[in-house]
Amino acid sequence: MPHFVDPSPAGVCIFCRIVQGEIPSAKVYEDALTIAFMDLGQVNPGHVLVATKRHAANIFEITDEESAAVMQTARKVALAAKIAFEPAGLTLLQANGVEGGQTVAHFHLHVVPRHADDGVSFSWPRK
Ligand code: DGP
Repeated sequence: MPHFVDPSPAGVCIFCRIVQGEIPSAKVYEDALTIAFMDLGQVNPGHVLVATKRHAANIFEITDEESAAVMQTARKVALAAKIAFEPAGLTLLQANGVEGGQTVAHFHLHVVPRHADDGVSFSWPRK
């Protein structure tokens, strides 16, 4: 398959179904362009995904406006996580394409609270 061809277009995409409310999620924030919800596989407590509402597979398919909106939402999530989880650090991670470690082909940014010696490993794709 050529690189960066979207294998799960809108309609069959799991994050589109979360945006539409068709499958449940622990949503922590949304606005016109973005949604933030808890990652199903929490690498640390408070691990949130910030996704575009519109289906876009990867960084090449988002608009400049969506790019800015995702980072603004990530900052809101980070500020909330700072209060709720009192992390010592925060890791932001964003994967594109299978070879880049992306497992859900709908643009999203991971926001992960970090603590000293938390044992979280960021080999990507995750083992
Ligand atoms: P990535 O591997 O970077 O594409 O991240 C995809 C993340 O999506 C992964 O950490 C697990 C998460 N995930 C997959 N399916 C679901 C789901 O149905 N609900 C939620 N909340 N997260 C999901």
